[in-house]
Amino acid sequence: TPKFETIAVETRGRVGVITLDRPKALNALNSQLMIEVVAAAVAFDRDPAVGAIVVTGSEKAFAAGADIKEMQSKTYMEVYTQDFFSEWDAFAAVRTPTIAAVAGYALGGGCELAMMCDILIAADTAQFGQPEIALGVIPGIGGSQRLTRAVGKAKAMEMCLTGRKMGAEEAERAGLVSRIVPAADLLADALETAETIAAKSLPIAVMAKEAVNRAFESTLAEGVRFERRLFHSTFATDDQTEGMTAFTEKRQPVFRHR
Ligand code: CO8
Repeated sequence: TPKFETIAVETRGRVGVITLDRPKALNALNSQLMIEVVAAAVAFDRDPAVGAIVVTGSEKAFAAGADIKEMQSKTYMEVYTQDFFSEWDAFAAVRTPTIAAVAGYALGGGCELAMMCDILIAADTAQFGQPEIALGVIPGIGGSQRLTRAVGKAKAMEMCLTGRKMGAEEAERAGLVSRIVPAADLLADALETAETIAAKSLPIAVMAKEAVNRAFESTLAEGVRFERRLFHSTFATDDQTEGMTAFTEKRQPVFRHR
């Protein structure tokens, strides 16, 4: 097992948990943290014993953005030739369902990391924002795109242009987060949601995720056709047989993830 320095990684039953752990920098996303989060997420994704992944931070901060001190002296040629931040694409490409459990600041890259997850659960203390404009840059890990799809143009535009933060209540009303929970219950709640997902058939959950994500990338007609083909392919799995058999036998299904 690789040794991580900026994150803590553990497995609880069928749930993989990644905890961002750079407390002195409010979990700012420097290169090392990015490499570690991506490595941990990809390793969980490859592990058939993991059926859901929770990403969380601390009480004070999920993550306060990309690491400004690390970026400060970079040149255009460096960020362009390194395709700076593109490593995060591997996180967004994870097929296992992911849940962001967000307390405190989720700013800039922190908000973008949370939005790369499939489900976003917020503590009542959560604060979301894209404050890059105050630094003379713009969001660089998908914020202008994912925030706009999540909350619509008016709020996304205002947040990206003014840097205004959005509290948990507003984020829920706007559709950015699925639920708000008291800060003290955040991790337990996220774990419970993750366990619920991980108890289902993993290949079917992956198909459900793929189908929902397709809604962002296609026309309605194409998306519906894609969904129907995936639905058909669920009938190739043992878990479809088991799920429907269990229902008719009035018992709980025992999914074998195949
Ligand atoms: N990067 C580096 N260090 C940070 C960051 C950060 N994003 N955020 C906080 N820290 C550090 C602080 O510098 C401080 O360190 P030190 O004690 O050594 O001075 C420590 O964390 C604690 O922070 P504060 O003392 O500021 O704590 P407060 O409670 O007073 O304030 C805030 C908390 C409001 C969150 C404040 O820290 C803040 O505004 N942080 C910056 C938020 C921000 O602007 N984030 C966006 C960053 S840019 C980004 O994410 C995407 C850039 C895309 C560029 C694309 C290029 C290709």
